[in-house]
This record gives sequence, C-alpha cells and structure tokens, in this order.
Amino acid sequence: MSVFVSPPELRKLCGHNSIVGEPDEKAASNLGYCIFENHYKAELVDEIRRGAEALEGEASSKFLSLTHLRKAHKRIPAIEVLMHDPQRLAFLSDVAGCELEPYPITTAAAHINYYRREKSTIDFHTDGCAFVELIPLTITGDPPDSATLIYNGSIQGGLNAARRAELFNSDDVERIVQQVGMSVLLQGRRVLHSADIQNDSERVTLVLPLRSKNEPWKDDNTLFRLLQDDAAEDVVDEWVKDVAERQYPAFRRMQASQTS
Ligand SMILES: O=C(O)CCC(=O)C(=O)O
Ligand SMILES: [Fe+2]
Repeated sequence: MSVFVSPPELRKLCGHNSIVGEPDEKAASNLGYCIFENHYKAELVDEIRRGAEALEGEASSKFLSLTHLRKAHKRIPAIEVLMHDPQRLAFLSDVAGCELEPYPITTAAAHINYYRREKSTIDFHTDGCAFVELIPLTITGDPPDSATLIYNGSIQGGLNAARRAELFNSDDVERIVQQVGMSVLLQGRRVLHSADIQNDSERVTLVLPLRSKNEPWKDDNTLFRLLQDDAAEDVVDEWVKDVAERQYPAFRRMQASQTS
C-alpha cells in the first residue's frame, strides 16, 4: 500500500456502518462494513487479476450456489503477498476495531468469486470466518453495476424473508456498490449478505478472510460447514489443530482473565 489513511479520517471519506440493533456478544467488533479506497499496488493487483482469469475453468460451485476458486493464494503467489502485508493488516485492524490476522485454514483462506451473467451470484448467508475483505478485480457491464447486499436486520429475520424470496427488493437491504480500486471490509459472520449484478454486469472478486487474533473462537467454520466445499483430507487435520491449539486455548485464557 502506498497511502495510509487513519481510520477516523477514513470514516469521513467512506461508507462505514456498525452492526445495528442490540449489542452483539458473538461479534468480534461492532463493525458492520466499511468501504474504502485500497491503494494496493497496481502491479500486484494486475498479477492477481491475470491469475484469476486464467484459473476460472478450475472454479467450482457447491455451497451457497457460489462459483469460486478456493485456496487461491496457493495458485497465485501475489495473493499470498497481499494477505500477509503488515501495513494492510494494521490498517484493516484499525478499521475493524480489533487486531486481525489472515484466516489460518488453507482451503478457506483466500478465494476468487466469479459472478457471471445468467448465473446465480451467492445466496444470502453469513460467513464462516469473522471478517472478509472483498477486493473487486474486474467489473464489466453497460454501465457496470454490481453490489454487495447487506440486510439491515436480524440474521434469522432476513433468512426467513429470503426463503420467501422477499429479500432482494426489500427496503431493509442496503446496496454497497462495488468499484475496482475500492475494498469492502465486512463482518460477514454477523451480517446477512449476498451479491447482486445488474445491467448484464459481471464481477470477479478476490475474497480475503480474516479473524480476530485475540478472539479466534469467534468463528462459524464448523468442520461440517467446510466439508460442504472441501474434501476431508484437505481440511480435517488443519481444522482440528486450529480449534485445539488456537481457538480453545484463547477462549480459556479469556475465561481465566474474567474470573481472576
Ligand atoms: O462479492 C460479494 O459481494 C460478497 C461475497 C461473499 O459474501 C463471500 O464470498 O462470502
Ligand atoms: Fe459472504
């Protein structure tokens, strides 16, 4: 990143919202979403864009009707560079209001979503990981028009409305218009959301999951959920190790600090 904007200043420059309603103890912070100019190096993003185009044939569609390429950082080395950029992580942590780290489960640590004409984008859902950074790589259309849809209400209420097919046109849905060069940081685990394309638009997006370093148990990626996308041999050992060696010890430390 070439420019660093401090979060209070950033909040003046960009859309920013907090999780609405009652205090949410399951959330890792009170950020709902924030949209901001990302200033990532053009050469790095170009390399990622070229890799994403070249690998589209290998994307698969299983869970949530989403066509995506998983563990994209293992296929496109430039993604790995961006994921671990300390300046990026410091900036996103400030925006989120808690220290963030890249998501540690390889199959779920970076993916590329392909939204193509006449294909579904992604069903309304909450994420398994606590936060995602959405980085659009290409948006085409006449004029280009693609958005992340955020339901401004309870997750269960939104899911019930989605089941009745009432959600896409609801006044309770906020439309965050995506633009290349901008990122959206979203606490997608605690906010019901989806994606939309209009005017024959198409969008290819790099999705970089993150979580709270201090509260890694705030994570909804059960093994059951991961198995809806991943083969057992690709995910079981890493998931068990993470829960046993990171998530649970961190939870116990938090409990101990509350009783001492
Ligand atoms: O691309 C978007 O607008 C949303 C993507 C998303 O929700 C996801 O990948 O989990
Ligand atoms: Fe999501």
